[in-house]
Amino acid sequence: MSAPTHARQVDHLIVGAGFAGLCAAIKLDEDGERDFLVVEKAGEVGGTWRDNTYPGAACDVPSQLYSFSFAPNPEWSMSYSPGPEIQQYLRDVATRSGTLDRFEFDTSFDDATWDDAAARWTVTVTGPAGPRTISARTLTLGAGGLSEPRLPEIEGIETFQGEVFHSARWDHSVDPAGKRVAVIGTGASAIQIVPEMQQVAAHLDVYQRTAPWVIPRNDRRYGALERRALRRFPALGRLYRTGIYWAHEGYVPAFTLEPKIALPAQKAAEANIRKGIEDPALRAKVTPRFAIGCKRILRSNTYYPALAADNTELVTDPIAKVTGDAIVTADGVERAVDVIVVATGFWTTELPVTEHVTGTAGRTLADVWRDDGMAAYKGTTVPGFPNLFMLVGPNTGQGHTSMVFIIEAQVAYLRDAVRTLRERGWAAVEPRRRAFQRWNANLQRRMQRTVWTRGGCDSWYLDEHGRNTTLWPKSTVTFRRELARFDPDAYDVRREATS
Ligand code: N01
Repeated sequence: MSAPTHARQVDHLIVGAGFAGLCAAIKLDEDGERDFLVVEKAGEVGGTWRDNTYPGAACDVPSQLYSFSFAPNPEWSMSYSPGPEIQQYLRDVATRSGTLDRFEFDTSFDDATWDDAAARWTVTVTGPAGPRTISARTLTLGAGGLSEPRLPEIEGIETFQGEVFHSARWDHSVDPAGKRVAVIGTGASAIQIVPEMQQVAAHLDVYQRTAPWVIPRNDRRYGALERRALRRFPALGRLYRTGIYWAHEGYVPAFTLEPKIALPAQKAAEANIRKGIEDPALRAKVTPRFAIGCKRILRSNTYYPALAADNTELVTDPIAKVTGDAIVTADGVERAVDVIVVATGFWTTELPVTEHVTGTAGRTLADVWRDDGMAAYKGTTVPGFPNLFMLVGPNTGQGHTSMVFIIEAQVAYLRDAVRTLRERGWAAVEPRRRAFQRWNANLQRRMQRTVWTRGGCDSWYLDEHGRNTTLWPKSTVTFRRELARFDPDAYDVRREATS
């Protein structure tokens, strides 16, 4: 059988141009691994920060920490960055890196199949000129853990005659000013959207299924003097970053195991409710009924005052259906609405991209994970999928600190794996099942003791069997140490291709 012809061969194919894909491209380039291609379905870099343009979009991780360690930014305007500033930061980093000539925008990743004889991935992508295949030695998925909007299955929502859109696909052609707006959901996205909508809407209904814990945001603007100092003395930025890092890291991993350590945060959240809301009935409705930390702890100074405003109603009866012009709750009450904002989160365990990656046994990642649960070795590699590296893979998520830190640790591992392949002349590496099982058994043992499992909530952290397959349960220092060097002993090695 003759080998398939490919429109192009590259050493490394990277999917996605958000924080993860961009970091991988920049660091591989730095190592002299120049033969790579980044495919991005959208028209520019940015990932989450390109897609989430909803009013009020901002990061709830401090700016100094939520940026690359190798690209500090003394220009942040706030201690918690507004979304558009992060997007601009990513554009600037990409431009400065000199790697954009190897990015293909408006190009979707369609599928990838491992070609065992060639020991390479055959990848199909569709760009402006149509579909084509690319053969790549390594495949890095940086498509994002929270990038596919999850729409709620609500009876009749497709018959709604007004405007309806997901928080991550904000329709800027719709002007909510003076309209009746409904926000479904009360997660991290919704609590940023609600205060903005309350300011402009004639009336706002917020549909809450589960009340979240919300602590004060403690945001502040960086003064001109401070920015000048940060520009002039880069060490000051590093000092901020290190200080903020340890302030987060110092106690949060412990608090997932020991509820008493979380009490000060709970007290701060309760005080936040009292400060923002006077009405005892409304206070009772927004008071969570699960242990703090079980779901992501949210930060806002404006959410509770927005709920308490005269033009807002917090609806806690479950949604029964949507009609042409209203949302009807289980108690039979019908609330007329013009614009519905669906802030119901993302696919986190049945990631669509996994349906399209086929490994050595002819099975897709989705098939494997459907049977065994979503899991990877070191959150990055999977048995049966040689030379596949997943950034923001299973059990790498963070509830309390910066994902950029995790991404940089995973990219360090990818770089060392690529270096090892090149130096030793190996064609492919694939994690051994035993190493993979040991890694995951250890993680899941620890998960049993955490607030995410025992805290009395049902969150997107857990899969349908109640297993936490999304978060990293130890300190991020440990994560970085585990991934500092590629560990060939945990891998089966293919020394050369057979074709
Ligand atoms: O989504 P979510 P998100 N009917 O899944 C409710 C990151 N992020 O987009 O709690 C009615 O957290 C659901 O209710 P319940 C961050 O990691 C970061 O807000 O399941 N309601 C919940 O209230 C975050 O965790 C920033 O009962 C329905 C909400 O919708 C992640 O993104 C900012 C429903 C979904 O909350 C996701 O946040 C924003 C239904 N059928 C986001 N289905 C930063 O600042 C779901 N809900 C870094």
